[in-house]
Amino acid sequence: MKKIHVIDSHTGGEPTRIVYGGGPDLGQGPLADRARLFLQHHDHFRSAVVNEPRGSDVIVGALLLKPTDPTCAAGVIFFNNVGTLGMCGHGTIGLIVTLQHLGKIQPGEHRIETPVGIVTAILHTNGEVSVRNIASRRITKEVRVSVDGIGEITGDIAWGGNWFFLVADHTEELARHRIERLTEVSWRIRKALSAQGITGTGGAEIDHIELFGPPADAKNHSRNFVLCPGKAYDRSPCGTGTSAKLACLYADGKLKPGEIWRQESILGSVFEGSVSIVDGEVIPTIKGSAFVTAESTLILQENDPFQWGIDSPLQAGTEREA
Ligand code: PYC
Repeated sequence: MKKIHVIDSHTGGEPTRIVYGGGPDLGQGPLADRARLFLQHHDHFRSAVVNEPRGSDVIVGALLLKPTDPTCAAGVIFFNNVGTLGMCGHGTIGLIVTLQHLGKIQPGEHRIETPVGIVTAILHTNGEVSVRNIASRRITKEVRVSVDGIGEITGDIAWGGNWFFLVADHTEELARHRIERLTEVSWRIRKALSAQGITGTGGAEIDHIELFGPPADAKNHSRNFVLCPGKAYDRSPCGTGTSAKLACLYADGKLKPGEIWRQESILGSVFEGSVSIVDGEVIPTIKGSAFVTAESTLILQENDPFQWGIDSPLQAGTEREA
């Protein structure tokens, strides 16, 4: 029997499951190398932690690791129902609150090593967390894509720690009762990007689709709907997606360094974002709150046919829709 120790939290409604014990040995190499090893050799572990029957499509997992850089409080590899993530904003907020819950950190500034670079998080005394993300950028403005059953739409391609296609040019109302429809529209956009060879830098797949519309609360600047790589929607405003948005706003001259942008999620939860410019690069900061929801031990029994999750690569016949 295998035991995995986890702490669950949510950030603006989006869950994070931090694995702090019982994870695979990935060595002491750079986080990007360890993330590759994790994907190549331990994908069944990923599936066991986040997929059904212990999890669900919406859970983002985070493997807590020893950092290579001793100035960092922790290293982390984020993962979801279908693979690993470069960075995760809501997950980093959840991680910081979890580290405090475990008694490992106090309010103040903490550096966290991720596969795509080091991010800095401030745990404020009121429990809020500000995450200073890696440099974010828009690589292409107003890309036209022809979407099956929808027609031609235009969006921007931007990096915020993951690749995003940001679409304001649509006719969809961003309301919670329309989540099924928004999921369908976003999935079609993602398939169209892939079919038409529209990618991020170096041919990277654009696996996050972000729709924008007016906020429900006039205190906020915008509402979004974010579809994640495994077809689950982000309940939070998405930290990396908000970073991508901030990079676009800055590039368009619509946001000055230090100005606050309040990004509302499809549930109405909010991240406060701003940018600073360092050596000509856009560095976004995202502020939000997370709450611990459970401390548990996951149990994997050898005779359980679904011990590695119903979508495990070790479980025959569970291939997902491509
Ligand atoms: O907050 O960056 C984020 C994120 C990515 C995927 C889900 N949440």
